[in-house]
Amino acid sequence: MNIVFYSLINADYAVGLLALLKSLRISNPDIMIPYVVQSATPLPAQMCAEMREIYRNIEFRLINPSPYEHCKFSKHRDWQMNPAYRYEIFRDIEFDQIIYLDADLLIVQDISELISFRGALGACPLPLGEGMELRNIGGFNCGVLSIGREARSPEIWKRLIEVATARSWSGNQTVLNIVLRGFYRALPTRYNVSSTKMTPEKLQTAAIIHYVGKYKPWHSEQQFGEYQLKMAGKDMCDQLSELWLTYANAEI
Ligand SMILES: [Mn+2]
Repeated sequence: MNIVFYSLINADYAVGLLALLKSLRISNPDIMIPYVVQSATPLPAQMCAEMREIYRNIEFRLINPSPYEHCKFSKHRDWQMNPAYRYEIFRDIEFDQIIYLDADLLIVQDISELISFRGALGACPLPLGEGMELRNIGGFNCGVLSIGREARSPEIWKRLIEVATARSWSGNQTVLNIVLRGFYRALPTRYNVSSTKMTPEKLQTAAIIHYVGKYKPWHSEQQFGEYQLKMAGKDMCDQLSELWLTYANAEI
């Protein structure tokens, strides 16, 4: 069984991935499976060197962005990086199980149950009311995905591109939900706990924290949006900021 971590970033998200890698080393020091980092343009060499220092078994790959140029997204958010690049995972034929991780995550507890998941698609359920087009029907959050070979094929990749080009979507999550719904099996919710409605109880049991939304903890001007400040409260947002900084500044 060859299993791999996989992230897709640009230079901005590389800051997030550095903190994620540190959190992985600290919370799960025995995990050393390969980590593939993809980007559409070369990442700064210094950043790649820093990442390799934290996680030795890391490899950087460039993707060809041209198949994704016609995938359309609504203008509600400036994604900076084409969200359709995520579909590139579904062309992989090298690995048996791919654990895709967003760069805006922190791994804060043991994730052996996530590592040992085998199946076509493991993901955490979206709470009702969340997920833009999915808010009334539910679905899965795409920040953490465990993808087996069964859910990766030229046909599935083609279908993703077809759905993605058919109309403007809020992001890649809706398209992935439409195409992959039949493969989906729910992972325990503690493997992808959204920062939006974080509570002290959820924070205590979370294995992976997901800093969702337009603002990210590494942005200097604003780290959380108005909605999240209202939902989680200022104290919780401060606590989440501090936690992210603790990992980002940790010496490995
Ligand atoms: Mn995310």
